[in-house]
Formats: sequence, structure tokens, C-alpha cells
Amino acid sequence: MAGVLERIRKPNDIKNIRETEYGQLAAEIREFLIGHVSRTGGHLASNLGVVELTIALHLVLDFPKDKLVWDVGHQCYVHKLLTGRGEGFQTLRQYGGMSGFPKRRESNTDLFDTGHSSTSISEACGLVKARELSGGKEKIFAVIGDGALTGGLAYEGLNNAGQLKSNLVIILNDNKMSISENVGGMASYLGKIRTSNKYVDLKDDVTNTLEKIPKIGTKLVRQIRRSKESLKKLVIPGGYFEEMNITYIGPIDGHNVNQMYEAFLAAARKNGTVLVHVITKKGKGYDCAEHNPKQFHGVGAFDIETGKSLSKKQEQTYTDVFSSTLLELAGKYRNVVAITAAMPGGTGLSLFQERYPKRFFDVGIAEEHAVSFAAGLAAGGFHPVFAVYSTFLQRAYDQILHDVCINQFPVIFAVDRAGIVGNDGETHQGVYDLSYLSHIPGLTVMAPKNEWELRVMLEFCISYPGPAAIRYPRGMACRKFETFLEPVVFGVCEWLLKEGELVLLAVGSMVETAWQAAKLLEQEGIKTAVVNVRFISPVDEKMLEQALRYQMVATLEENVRRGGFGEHVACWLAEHGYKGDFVDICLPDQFIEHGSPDQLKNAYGLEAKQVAVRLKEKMQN
Ligand SMILES: Cc1ncc(C[n+]2csc(CCOP(=O)(O)OP(=O)(O)O)c2C)c(N)n1
Repeated sequence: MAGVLERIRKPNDIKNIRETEYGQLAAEIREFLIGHVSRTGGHLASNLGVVELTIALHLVLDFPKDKLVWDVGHQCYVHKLLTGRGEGFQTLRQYGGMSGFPKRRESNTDLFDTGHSSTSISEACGLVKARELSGGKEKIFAVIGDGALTGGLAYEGLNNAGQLKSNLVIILNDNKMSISENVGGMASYLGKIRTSNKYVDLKDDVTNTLEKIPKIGTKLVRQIRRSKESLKKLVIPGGYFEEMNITYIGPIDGHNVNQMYEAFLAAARKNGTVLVHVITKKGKGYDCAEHNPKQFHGVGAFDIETGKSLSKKQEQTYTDVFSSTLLELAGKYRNVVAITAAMPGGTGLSLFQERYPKRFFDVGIAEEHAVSFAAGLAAGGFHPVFAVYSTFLQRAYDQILHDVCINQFPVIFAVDRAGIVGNDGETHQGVYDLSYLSHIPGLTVMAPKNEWELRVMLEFCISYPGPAAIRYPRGMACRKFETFLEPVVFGVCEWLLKEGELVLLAVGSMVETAWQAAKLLEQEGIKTAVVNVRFISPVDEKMLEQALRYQMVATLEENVRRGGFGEHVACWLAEHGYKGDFVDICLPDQFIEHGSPDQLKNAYGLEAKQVAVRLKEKMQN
């Protein structure tokens, strides 16, 4: 660190920085972020966009008394720097190192551990009520991006915020982008405000604002004057919010610290909820990120000069396999349509979007809506595929159960990033989906062992008349077991090795681990059978009956224990009088921190060697 930034070592130190130094401070922060993230990887573009915004917030707020709530939290790097966590960037997102998201255990200026979208307004409303009840005086600010504002929860929060009597400030950080271009009615509304209004300083009253608006035709003015209400709608930016009883200020230049400082102070003085609309540029100050904010939303290590990634290109990921297979199937079956909740790139739907724009739907960061919307499409005769990360599908549990499964609609859930995901940590691990999906009546839940099986499972789903989920992990697709490819038959597993004293029942990514563990055990003279479970629900009961014959049964899955495949099997075995040993190899019932998938697998005993040792010990006991 050098110069101005060096003088900021703890929260509130920024207040000692002179106004004339803000520009220098912003430049140093950007240099720091680009330098560090180019080595560790992380969320870059969003952070570069909020440098001045975070400076202004830190000038206005007194930490830890005042409360600042980030939405998603991927844009909290500048906040971490300004609260004295510069050192932590050496180990950003690495095992045992600093998190890439707000973390309560890191600082009392991080109020919520976050990672999922659209929660900040609701959380801030709760803080406001808590302040009212306890008679506090602190300022409460929530920051939400225009992308996060597409999520339903944000509207539930706004609805509630419109009733608040004491002050809440919502900063809408509008950079026109979600991860991809933002979508939907609200995005186009914000676009209209941006294009029809120059930045305003502060809107004290209607007249003031009106005077600043460039010539409006005289006829229009006459019309407008007839009704105060229609006048409000036509010319005051942010009328949508105003009508919800939320004072709107903006749009404000999100790269002008002084302007934001004044606006934030004014907003904090008002009663009730005030929304300050701040316009920022994603990737600001680093050409590569400004020109390609999608790529620099979340990046691995890269070369600063060229912006090129330094990570080895992964051969073929499960997402790639899903993407190409769906494209083929969509060519054959005209009723196949695809849905994403703001993640066309990440889920592999970009090609589908290009090829079949009319059959592709990006609904914004709205997983609940996506599922109910899929139910509607299915009711209308289509076969929707909702491609979504395991962690984000958590939100839509009730829509899956109530809107899709009770109706037995043929909706396909392509559950990507299932299992350990890695560096994003607790909020992003996909280790609960087997628990929250496999008990829903009538929902078929599958997991492929390799690339080819993912293809045939998708084909199977297209011809299957009910709801079905396929879960597959992040990263490179397994290309082993190409000779094992029995046709996928509903509710039937695949035996890979039959002979043995013990049998390993493995789910998806853990089939390869089970196979390797079996080979290691064989070297120790322990013969081991291996089953590729394929169907977690309905589970193959014939297979379980056969498993009763083995001295030991072990299940392997990248899911937490509770509600997982292993627990289900243990229950079944107990009910059927199994007398042998049972081992449940899975993740513990706890939140899994950040780190590389390999480190985390090692930490939780999911590596083949560790599995073999554990099974051998159990056999010998
Ligand atoms: C429920 C949920 N779905 C999807 C995501 C993945 N995601 C992370 S950031 C992001 C875009 C957020 O856009 P915005 O709020 O405008 O912030 P920006 O990055 O543009 O600053 C998305 C879709 C998420 N975090 N949570």
C-alpha cells in the first residue's frame, strides 16, 4: 500500500483524509484491487465500480455504530480495505484466508454473512425496527444493485420499507448490469430515468426539479398542469418509488464523492425511507473490465496488461456438456424451452439464447419466479429446462414443491454447481440439494457419473412426463467409465463392480472416488463392489435388497448428512433388518467454508485415499 490508502488502517480513518485527496485515494484503491485480484482471482468489475460510492458511504457513516448492509456482498472489497483489512487480500478466497464476501467473524462492520441476492432491503428494515424498539439513533444504509433489484425479495422489502416512519437509506447502485446485461421492466424503467435526466444534485421539491428539466413542449406542460398526480408521474424521476411512499433522490453520479456525500447526508436526515439512485460504471478505471464487465464480474488469476486469464482452460466442464446437449435436444424437440435466473453464461445457456432467442428466458435474479414461470410454460404445453446453481435453487423450494411437483408438470431442473463449489464459501456450496429435493414426492432426482451419462440423463428427462432434477458438479466433466453406459432406465442404478465384501453406493461425482477407493482396497486384499446410484429418488430398492448381502454398505455423496442419500439408505437398511456395518461418507451438517474444492474435499475426508482408509479401519474393527 502506498500514499493515501496507507493512512487508512481501521474503520473511520477515512475521515482524516482531505477532500483534495479523494481522487488519489480512489486511484490507489483501484490499483490495489487490480493487483491483488489479478493474483488471487475474485469479483473485480463490481468492486471497481463502487470505489467512490464506498468512499462516500464511509465518510457519512460512523462505524460500527451506523449500519451498512451490502446486497449479495461480492462488491464489499473496498469496504474491507477501508475497514483495515488490506492484509487479508493476500489470501482472498483461499482456504483459511479472507472471505470474498462480508463476514461477521471478520469485522463488526460486516453485519450479515451474505452471498445470495436481494436480501439487503429486508435486512435493513429489520435493523430499522430494532433501532425503533431499542431507542437507538444510528444511521442505517442498504446498498442494492440494479441486478439484485430484479429479485422478488427486494420488492417485499420495498413494500415494507414504504411503511417505515423512521429513516432508512437505500442506495441503488445502478450500473446497467447484473452479471450479464440486466433485464426486465425495472431495468428498462431505470434506463428511462438514466437517459431522460441529467444527474441532479438534490431534489428538494417538485418545482425545483421541474425547473431543471430541459424544454418540454408547451402543450405537454399545459396538460401536465391539469393534474398534480400525472405531473408527478411524467416528470419526476423515481415516481415508481415515490408512489410506494419512498422518497427518491437521483440520479446521482456514482463516481463523484462529494455529490454522493451530500446526497447521503440529506437522505439520512429525512423521515421514512429514502432511495438514492446512484449511477456507476462496472469495471471503472480498468479498461479490460470496463469493456468486458461480464468476464470480469468473477475472474481467476489474469494478466493485468492484456486481461487474459492465467488459469489453464478446463477441457470440458459439465456445464459445457449440458449446454451442447440441450442445444441438440432443442433442435429435435420444438417444445423445449430454457430459463435462467440472470446467469446465462454461468449455466451454459448463452448458446441456447443465441440459437433460440424466442425459446430462451432470462427472468432476472428471480429463482422463485423462474420455477413458477416454468410451471406455467409446462401447463401451456412446453417442456421447460431451468438451469440454475444448486445454491440458488434453495430459494425456490416451495415453488418446486407447490407449483411444479404437486401438479406433476414436466419441468427439468438442471442443477449445476452441485457439491463443493469452492472459493465463494458458505453461501455458495451446493451441498443441500439432495436434502431439499429428494424428499419431494414425484420429483425424480438424478446424478451422472460422467459426461456421457449427463447427456443420456438429459435425453431421458426430455421423454419423461414428470418433474426431474439432474445435479452435476462445477468444473471438468469426468471422462472415465466410457465403457460403462447402460441405458438410463427410470429408478434403476448401474452396477460397476459386483463382487466384494463391502459395497459402495456412490452418487454422481463420488462414483469416481468410490472406484478409486475400491482399487486401493483391492490392493489391501479387500474386494469391493461399486454401484453408480444414478437415481437418488426414487432410489433403486432392488439394488438396496442386494446390498443387504454385503458385510458393509457405504454411501458416498457430496451433500450434507441430514436428508442426504446416506441417511435415506441407513433408514432403509435399518427397516429391513440389516445387520452389517454402515458408513455414511458425506459432508458434515455444517456450513462449508471457502477454499479450493480439492482442499475442501481433503478437509472433509472425501478423497479416495481417505475413503479407503476409513473403510478399511471400519472393516477391521
Ligand atoms: C439468489 C442469487 N441468484 C444468483 C446470484 C448470482 N449473482 C451474483 S452477483 C449477480 C449480479 C448482481 O448484479 P447487481 O446487483 O447489479 O450487482 P453488480 O455486480 O452489477 O454490482 C448475480 C446474478 C446470487 N448471488 N444470488
